[in-house]
Amino acid sequence: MNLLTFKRYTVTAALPYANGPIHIGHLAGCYLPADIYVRYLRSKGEDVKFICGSDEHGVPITIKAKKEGITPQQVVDKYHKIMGDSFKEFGVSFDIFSRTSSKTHHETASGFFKTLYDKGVFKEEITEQYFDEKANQFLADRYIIGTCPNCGNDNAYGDQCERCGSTLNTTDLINPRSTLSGEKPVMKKTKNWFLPLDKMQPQIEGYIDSHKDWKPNVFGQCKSWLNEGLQPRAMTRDLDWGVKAPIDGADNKVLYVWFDAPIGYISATKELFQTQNSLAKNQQPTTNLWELYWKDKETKLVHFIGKDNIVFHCIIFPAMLMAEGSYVLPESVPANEFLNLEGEKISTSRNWAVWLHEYLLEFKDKQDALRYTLCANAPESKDNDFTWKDFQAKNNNELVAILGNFINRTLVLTHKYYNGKVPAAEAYTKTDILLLEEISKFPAKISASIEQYRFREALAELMNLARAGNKYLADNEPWTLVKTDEKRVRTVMSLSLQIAANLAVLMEPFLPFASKKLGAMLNLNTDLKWNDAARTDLLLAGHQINSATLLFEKIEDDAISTQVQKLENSKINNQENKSKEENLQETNSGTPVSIAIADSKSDISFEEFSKMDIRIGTILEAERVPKTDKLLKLLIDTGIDKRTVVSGIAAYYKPEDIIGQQVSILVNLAPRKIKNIESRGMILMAENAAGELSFVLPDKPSTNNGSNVK
Ligand code: B3M
Ligand code: ZN
Repeated sequence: MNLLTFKRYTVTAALPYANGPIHIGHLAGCYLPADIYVRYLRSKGEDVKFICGSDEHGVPITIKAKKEGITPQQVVDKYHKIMGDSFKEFGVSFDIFSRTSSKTHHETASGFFKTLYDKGVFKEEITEQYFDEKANQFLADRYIIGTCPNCGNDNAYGDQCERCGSTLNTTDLINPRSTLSGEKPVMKKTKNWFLPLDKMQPQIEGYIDSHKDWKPNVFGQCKSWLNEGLQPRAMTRDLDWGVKAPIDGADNKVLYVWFDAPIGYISATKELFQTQNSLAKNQQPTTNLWELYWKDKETKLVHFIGKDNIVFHCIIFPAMLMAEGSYVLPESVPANEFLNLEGEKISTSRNWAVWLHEYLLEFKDKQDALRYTLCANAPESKDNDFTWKDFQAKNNNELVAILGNFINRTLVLTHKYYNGKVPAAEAYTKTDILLLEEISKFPAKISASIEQYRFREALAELMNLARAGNKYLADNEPWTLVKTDEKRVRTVMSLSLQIAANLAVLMEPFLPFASKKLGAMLNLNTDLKWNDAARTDLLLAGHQINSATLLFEKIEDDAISTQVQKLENSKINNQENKSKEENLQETNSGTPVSIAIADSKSDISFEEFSKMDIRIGTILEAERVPKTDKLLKLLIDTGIDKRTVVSGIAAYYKPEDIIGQQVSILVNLAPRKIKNIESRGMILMAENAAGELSFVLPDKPSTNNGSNVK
């Protein structure tokens, strides 16, 4: 934990690529936690700037443009607007949502590169890259497709096979072809400028090691990159869409998108002060104020990102900042894991997503219902799942039934008994005093969770305050008591109203819309800050509250089944597209490519077979192997010993679901190193015609670990 106290905060959220709209995976991954954090800091009275913008360079943009038959500029203009509007409506409270196509950004990124170049930081190197002679252009990874060496998929990309999930280099592809012309690309020499991460390793290692407080998923990923040894990385690319490389001899080159994008945070901060400056013309010039937010040692720089961006924010960007020399380094990089949708990976191309702009249309004024569900289910330490049923349950059983119900009862009774005037508390009982004490502790408790980026825990704590309020009403039953002990009712209602006021303040970061509504109903002072919620006198006797409306509304089954149906339709469309594609491939190549039942292999002797030592074992531990989509690292009790096995089953099983699972394991397979992990043995899996894997298992539970399979 860092003991320094900071004077100001620069909080960034990953710049989303402007090649598609925002979906719930983006929100849960970084925008929502970042927004909660920033709203909390503001409520604490901290000096904070919340920075974001769209990432408008890189190959994803040019590919999208080609697909839609429009220019890259048209693509980014379209999605910059859709993203910006939907963030705003969802209450993501950026101080600025800029874009990397802006003039300020091009100047800033280019200037930054030039500084490093002039300092002699870069290493010039000539390498061979694939080149499309027909299109007269070097090919980025995504512009090359070919046959996957691992699974035979004919349409694997130069950097990844989407069928088997393996990470590839362009040179791994069998029969590579250019997506621009369909031609076979040739190798051609090209010069590029590399950031010597290998030489900077000790410095970077020192930096990472000084941040053992980072979330285990983040720290762990950094360590595994460092353990593999950092490699120089090209910071220029042979493309024409991007920030032009500002040096001689680099005419057709642009800055690597991961060089320019994080500098986008800096450019956006500059722009923020430029606009503030032009708004307040008569005030003293604030031109260089942005520098305080990037260069002053007392600034805490925090990057909220998704887990696929960890290396760029924890290693490459800090290395760039170190090489430049005048910037502070990221103090924390709270990255989340991924959110799945109804048990499947969110996918833009398969339209398996809940799109924010559609949600906002279909669930009018229900931003907080989604904010609540996404925060309560945030994939903070492992991948998590969003389901529409759970969304409905969280809204109806928690927001409506707990928080909404408490507020409603309190406000309605106040109007009924006192015409909306806060009553004066009479004598407090012992339990009242205990409750008052408990209430005053909530801000600190919730703070502690938020400051450690545990937003789920923080939200659960907030709900506990509402629960305490409900319990207090239920225990005291003012509606019954009113007939016999009017005095006591005044105390009970006064105390309940204080809880309502504290809730209005504390729920602001999480549920800003409901907070505002509740604040208005309570006619609450709008200047209240986080720490005020430790007080129990936010509403004085005689204070007039406004009329009460429901804070949250129930979500009916119809609305949910419409959404489920929408996803079903995506599934049907995907299925149709897939069979069309397969038919197309069959006619193209003459041979079917879909996996059929495999041909039988040639005979072996019994002796050969009996060399295999196959046992029944049990999975004791399971975790994903970082930076792979396919692999799980398993700890297996084989009956003979406990050993580590790396298995390519991650696409079919979640780690948490297979702990305790029995398996068949080949124990005398020679050990192999997979991703730097020694794997001892192989789990036997049955593969069906669709390529899906399942465990091979004994059918009697009495088959204990170590049993021989023969
Ligand atoms: N646009 C990648 C992404 O959206 C990238 C983030 C940039 S942050 C500087 O996952
Ligand atoms: Zn493959």
